[in-house]
Amino acid sequence: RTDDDSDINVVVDTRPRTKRPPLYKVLLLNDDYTPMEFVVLILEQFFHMTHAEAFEIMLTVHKKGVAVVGVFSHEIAETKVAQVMDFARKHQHPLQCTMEKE
Ligand code: TYC
Repeated sequence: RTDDDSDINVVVDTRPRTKRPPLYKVLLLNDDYTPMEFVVLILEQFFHMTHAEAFEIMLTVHKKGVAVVGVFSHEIAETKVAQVMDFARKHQHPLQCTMEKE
């Protein structure tokens, strides 16, 4: 080589890279107006919980203000949030559902 020694001290990283997509928590927020039974219905319909599971999570949100109702890929999480928000709006309840990166 005459005019290029830029590769003299280069160490190439050969570790196998396992790229996992980020996951997103879907959160349900408490409010004073949405009926408890409506929240239970949402958790059964859109998050495939049993009635007992749904009731338990609903009560957690009611008491603590917020709870994680599931963890999904970005696309699935977006769909869940949209389904919940559309269903709540359709029934004129102020229920809020959001997502955040895990
Ligand atoms: N706090 C509501 C009530 O007393 C019930 C409720 C639970 C609302 C969970 C929203 O995400 C929620 N009727």
